[in-house]
Amino acid sequence: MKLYHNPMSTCSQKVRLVLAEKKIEFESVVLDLQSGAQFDPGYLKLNPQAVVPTLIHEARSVTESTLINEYLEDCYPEPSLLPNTAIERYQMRAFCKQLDEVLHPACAVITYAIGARPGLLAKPKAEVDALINNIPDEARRTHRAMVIKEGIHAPIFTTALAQYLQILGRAEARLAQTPYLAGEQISLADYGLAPYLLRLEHLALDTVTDRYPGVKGWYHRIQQRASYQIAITNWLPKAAVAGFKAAGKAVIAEIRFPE
Ligand SMILES: N[C@@H](CCC(=O)N[C@@H](CS)C(=O)NCC(=O)O)C(=O)O
Repeated sequence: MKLYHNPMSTCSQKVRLVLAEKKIEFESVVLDLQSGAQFDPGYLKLNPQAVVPTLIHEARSVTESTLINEYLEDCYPEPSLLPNTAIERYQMRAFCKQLDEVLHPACAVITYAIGARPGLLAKPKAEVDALINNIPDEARRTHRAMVIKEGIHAPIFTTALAQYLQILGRAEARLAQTPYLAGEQISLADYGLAPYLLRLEHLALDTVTDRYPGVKGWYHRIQQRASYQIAITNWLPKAAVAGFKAAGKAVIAEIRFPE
């Protein structure tokens, strides 16, 4: 089992959480995303989308964090991270779909508009242009260019922030019904969402979570688990976290949060 990943990447974090819960050992290959390691031709053969994570298992490449976690669940069913009933499993997958389709792209916009931008602006323009132009997905490429140029003033930033909060609102509604996102038991949906709470903290935007007390309490419970220490805390690079937080504090007064 080999994992190509990055310590700060939300999608890598959610896979590392599941690996830790299932106590699966893996060989770690960390890719430096700010220097473009994801565009290396050898890596592109494993993951043509040029993103992390990628899991290599039995000489095959498994990509897409939600699908990787389902794959791990299939290969290592104990302890089970699937809910017990068909309807709850549907709810888990429906929630993960929103994470992939809405929250993750919104998170990328917000992260690059705030946290990654100062470091990128310090690089030579040609290097940054190459990092943008190499992105295979057109929407992601366009959004990346917009937020590196305009930061939190890019119109896409406002949309992304609203989408981020909308998903937290949906999580809050679910957690008013059940202790975890898809029922009584913790599941892949919970491991999928947790890294996005951490990202808000890293960008010094976490006061916004005061609006979602159920989500805050749920996140606190996830942070208490041994897997969180192993999969998240132990990996975090102090300098990168400090850089993100400083960047967040520098712009927070200018951010207009949706009502
Ligand atoms: N849908 C993919 C998204 C993966 C993704 O966007 N990964 C980010 C880090 S969280 C990445 O590799 N970004 C590099 C880039 O955008 O250049 C998944 O769930 O695995």
